[in-house]
Amino acid sequence: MMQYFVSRRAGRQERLTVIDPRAGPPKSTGRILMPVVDAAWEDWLATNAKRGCTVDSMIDSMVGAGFDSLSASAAVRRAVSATLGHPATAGGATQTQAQAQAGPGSEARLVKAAPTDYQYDAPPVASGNLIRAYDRDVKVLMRSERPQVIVFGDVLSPEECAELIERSRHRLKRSTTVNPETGQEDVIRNRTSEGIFFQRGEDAFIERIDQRIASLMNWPVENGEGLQILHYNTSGEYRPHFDYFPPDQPGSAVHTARGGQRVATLVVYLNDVEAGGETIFPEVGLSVAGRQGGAVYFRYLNGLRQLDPLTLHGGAPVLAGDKWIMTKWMREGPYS
Ligand code: PD2
Ligand code: ZN
Repeated sequence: MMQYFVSRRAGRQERLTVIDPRAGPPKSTGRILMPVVDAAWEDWLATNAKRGCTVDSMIDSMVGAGFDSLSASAAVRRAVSATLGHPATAGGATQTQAQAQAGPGSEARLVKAAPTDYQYDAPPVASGNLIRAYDRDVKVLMRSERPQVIVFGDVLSPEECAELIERSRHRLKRSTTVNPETGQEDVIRNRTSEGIFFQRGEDAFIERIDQRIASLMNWPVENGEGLQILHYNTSGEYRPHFDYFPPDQPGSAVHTARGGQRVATLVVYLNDVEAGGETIFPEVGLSVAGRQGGAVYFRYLNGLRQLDPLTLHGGAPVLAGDKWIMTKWMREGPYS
């Protein structure tokens, strides 16, 4: 039977023995390797502080990547004061309303400011526990309203997962990330995976999967980007990011020129990961440990064309074994 582990973390994970997830398993020196706040992490911290991410969510992400909570907390606080010019507060990166009202030196309880005025309209995905998606019955295992996240079981059969892996294994290339300034695809350490794209409907097998996914997401098949297969080795990760193209970044226009903004994502799990590799939503403390053939859906563009910042998400470091996923991104309009 397919199983999912879905958790909302109430507090920060404490990991006292840490192993650098980007450096591979430690050699038998008996020493504990600690991750280093290097230039890539400094960039990541500055970008997310500017974006208004909460202090807790940034600390969570760093702890998830193997930092101890004290170093993570210190690095986040340093980055917030350097980037925003004022000290970080417990709940958020900006001064809270309670603090502002209470004035300096008072003992007011810190409250988290409302992170978004995003309007949650009804997602297109069908209601119910079982959805007939083109040629297959797909199970609904979990739904979250804010952000809109749905966990599915049995989207693909084990044979389909195996076939997708075998077709991809010898064609993988190091994954890239969109450069926010230029729109070019850069290889950077935020994303330590390798992948390939299948053209939409490139043969009968891919066409059937494209049709099934479009039916499940209830969005036109023509609006879908080609299926992407991603492979992570042990220690591979994809640090928290948005799948939409931030409208305020000059590099986004190149991407939205074709098909418009991205609307929603479906990540399908092609294998069972031995340890780690969960899909995480650090703003809301949600973690999805996928099982073979299952998937997580999330939607970030509503009918008012607002973008939901609570869909910040990442692929947690793979702690043992490897991880294969398939991603489908849907656009506002036809994508060709
Ligand atoms: O590997 C994942 O779980 C993951 C997480 C977040 C993949 C993506 N995003 C992606 O391909 O955009
Ligand atoms: Zn993503």
